[in-house]
Amino acid sequence: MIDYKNSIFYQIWPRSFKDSNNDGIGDIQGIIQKLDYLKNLGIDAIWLSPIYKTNNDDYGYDVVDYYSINEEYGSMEDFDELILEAKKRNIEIIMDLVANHTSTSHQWFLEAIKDKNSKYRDYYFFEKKENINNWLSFFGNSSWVKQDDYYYLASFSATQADLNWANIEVRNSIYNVMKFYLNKGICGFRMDVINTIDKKEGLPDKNPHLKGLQFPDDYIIDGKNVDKYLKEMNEKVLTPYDALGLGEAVLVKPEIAINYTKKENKELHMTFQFDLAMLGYGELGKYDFRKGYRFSIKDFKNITSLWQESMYENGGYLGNYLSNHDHKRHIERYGDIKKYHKESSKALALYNFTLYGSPFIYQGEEIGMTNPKLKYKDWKDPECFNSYEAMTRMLHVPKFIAKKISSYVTRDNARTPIHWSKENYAGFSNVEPWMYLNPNYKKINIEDNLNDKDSILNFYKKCISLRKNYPSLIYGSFLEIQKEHPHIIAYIREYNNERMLIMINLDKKKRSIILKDKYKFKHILSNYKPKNLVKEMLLEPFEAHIYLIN
Ligand code: TEU
Ligand code: CA
Repeated sequence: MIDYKNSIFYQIWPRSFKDSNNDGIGDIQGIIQKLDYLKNLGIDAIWLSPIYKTNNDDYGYDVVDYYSINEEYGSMEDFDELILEAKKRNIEIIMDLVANHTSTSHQWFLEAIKDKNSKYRDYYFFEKKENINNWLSFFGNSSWVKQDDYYYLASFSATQADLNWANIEVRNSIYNVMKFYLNKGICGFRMDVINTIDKKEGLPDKNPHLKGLQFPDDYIIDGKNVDKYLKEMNEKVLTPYDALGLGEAVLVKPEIAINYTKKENKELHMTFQFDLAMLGYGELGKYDFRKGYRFSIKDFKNITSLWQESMYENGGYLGNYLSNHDHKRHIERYGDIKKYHKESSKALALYNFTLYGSPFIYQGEEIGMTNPKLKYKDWKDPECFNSYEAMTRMLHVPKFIAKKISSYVTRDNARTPIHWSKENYAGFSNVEPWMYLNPNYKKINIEDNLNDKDSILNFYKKCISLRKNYPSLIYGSFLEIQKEHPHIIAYIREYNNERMLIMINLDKKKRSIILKDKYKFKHILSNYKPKNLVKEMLLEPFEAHIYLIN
């Protein structure tokens, strides 16, 4: 088992990582070419977004065949080579397990619709029109899609049909997929929307007294059998294979995340939380613009305190991330790219690397990649198209406004090709990439970052070695100082007599903080010049420090 608490994880969204054969699409050989880069960065494990055969309706999250590799990315031999080459460099591979749903082109689904008496019919949820409920999908349409004279349940896009986990054959088939890849030598799985696998019995209407489609939150999230299924999966697969289980527990609350990850419960090892990523979104998610995408530093701090304290105190465990492939890049949400691109990228890195929980880096954040200015014609993400439709059709938002909002929040923002260099097509490919390339690659790219001692990338490297050198950052308690401070976050991590104080100004203005206690200190790392730890600390915009104290 990977020493996951002591590991740094790097998420690759393969389609946009590196193209090796010049068809404009990232691929497995491209990843292999960049393993030395990743090794040099200091990461221990790669979470690979799905590489299975797919129709690209949701770029891999619509799996057509769990046992073959998307041809655009390469072959099973390429994947075996990736595992081997990664192992040579002591890098582990975590695959994405998409098991809440399959593509409607998956053999099981095709069998299910071909013959109503086939055993595969019960792998999914089919209902007659009069029996379907009022559930709204995560992607903004009805969760029920017509198929011949029946409807099937699809909680994400229309071509992702939900699997019926109550059927033991479904569960065993998924466990077999897991074993197949574990036998190849991967170290575990990031499990896509794993807390939505249990739907409320009888599939009742949500809020039946209300008109229109309703988001079925507690009817599909953290259902009562999720624990049962996870324990079974743990017993049958994770424990015997000594494999890591990382749950994408969508919209999870701390108590429940603790329950999933507590050692004695034998379910998962860690989960992600969604609260930080959802900051500023309305109740219905990122396309719900009613809050105007506004939030305060205090909101950011409150979420941090809540999750840090509850996880540490109750034996839960998180993977901490600022960005992933489902949200626009964080630097423009929590930082400031106009005046403090470098400073804020580094400040946020120091934050993510000094929390309780394992740090995740999303490809490109280590150079502070920004969100492009996308036009309607640049969109690729199905969630974006669906939500745009819903906004204009159901909410009657004028088209030009809906386009603006969608371009602002679309997941495409985080999915543009990685900037390897200043060369043509950013060194991602020799031909025009499959999706919009941010023209700022001439200024923001990995090659330049590697050559600049003071770059964001080199700061990430320093943060990574921090975690390797100071066990308190991994195992230590989390004690916040001046919780009420509106702009500066400050906390102490403590373990076995080692104490570290982290202090970060999250604002684009100068701010000060008064420390009640006096400390002896050694300055360890900063994104500005080292500064003595004194009673009144005056911090520049996004100035961040870490000290060893006693
Ligand atoms: O994401 C689940 C998820 O919570 C997001 O779809 C989220 O609800 C949405 O972006 C809110 O706006 C996982 C994958 O990470 C995502 O890429 C997939 O599209 C989704 O599951 C379906 O498999
Ligand atoms: Ca390619």
